[in-house]
Amino acid sequence: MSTLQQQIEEARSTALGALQQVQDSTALDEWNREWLGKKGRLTALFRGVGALPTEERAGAGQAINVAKVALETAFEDARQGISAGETEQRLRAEAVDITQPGRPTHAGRLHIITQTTRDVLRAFRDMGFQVYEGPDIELDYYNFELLNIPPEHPARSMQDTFYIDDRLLGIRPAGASMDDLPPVVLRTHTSPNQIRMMRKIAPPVRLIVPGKCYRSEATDATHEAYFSQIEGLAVGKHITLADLKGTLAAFARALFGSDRKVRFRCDYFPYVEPGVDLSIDCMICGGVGCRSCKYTGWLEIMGAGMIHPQVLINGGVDPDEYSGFAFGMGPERISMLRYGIDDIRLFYSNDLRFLQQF
Ligand code: FA5
Repeated sequence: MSTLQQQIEEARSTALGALQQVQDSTALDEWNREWLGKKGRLTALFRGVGALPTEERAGAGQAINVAKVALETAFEDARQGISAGETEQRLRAEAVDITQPGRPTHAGRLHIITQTTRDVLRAFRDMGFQVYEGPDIELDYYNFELLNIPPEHPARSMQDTFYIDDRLLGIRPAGASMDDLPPVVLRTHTSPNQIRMMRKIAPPVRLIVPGKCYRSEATDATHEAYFSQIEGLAVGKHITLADLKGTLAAFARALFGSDRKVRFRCDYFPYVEPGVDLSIDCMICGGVGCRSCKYTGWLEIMGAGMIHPQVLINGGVDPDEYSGFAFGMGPERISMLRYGIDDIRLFYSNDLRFLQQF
């Protein structure tokens, strides 16, 4: 046997021995390159064939080929074995234990103020009111002037206002001074919708208008700078204060239960005459007096009144022919009453432990 043939035999058994140590596909590729690759050790042996005496060449070439086929076959077997093992390992790692309990999903929910607002809207819808909306960014003209609150009117100090620099809105012509355009505000109440709606829809109307309001005031247990209101408006022929009282008492009992005590007292708002406020007996303390009702036993839930004739005129409605009532309430205060919450600031502090209770 020539030295080359001995080398071939050795190479073959070394290679097969090494292949048995191979455990994964990376090592297998490495082995393949080392033995069967273009620069591999078996290929190197082929080169030695040329140096042999002619009569030995054919035999040596054949022997290398036999060895090559043997290594290729062994390689193929190893490849299949390793790949099956790796697939099995991967599948095992990916396996899902279907007997495990599912992960809980956190379903979203309506914010408590949204829930209360919808309950209020439903109560009025049941009495034939239609729902509309108006803008949060409002002209001073609608928020105050058309509601009988001219500049310098003392009633302006009833509500501390966030004014908007209307240069930010991009509506002021270049070079115009602050006096050239009416000021723009974040609405302090939903009452500008009285005017907007009267101008838009001819009477008879029964409308309910929810929305956010903004007041530049210090917050406390019953006051927020950002809160909600729901405005109501009924305009038609022969509407009287009795209609206002009947409608609002029916609403209060629909929302809070038929045994609710309701109190109307005179109040002043420049856009109604007469004006009233409506209170309900405090459910938190049972009327004894607590922080929420400021120790009065009553919690005021809305302002209301018969629409002032000048406001009807401003809305394009003839006061000789029509009359109407309007009211405005706060869903935060109503929610406090319904759920016995003693601090309004909880609604928007976004503590999930609080919000998830509703
Ligand atoms: C008004 O805003 C009148 N526009 C209501 C009205 C409408 C009167 C139509 C007559 C006719 P008042 O400022 O009282 O009134 O606010 C009405 C309700 O909004 C209050 O009862 C309260 O529930 C809510 N509210 C007012 N200010 C705040 C505040 N800072 N934080 C939370 N709720 C508030």
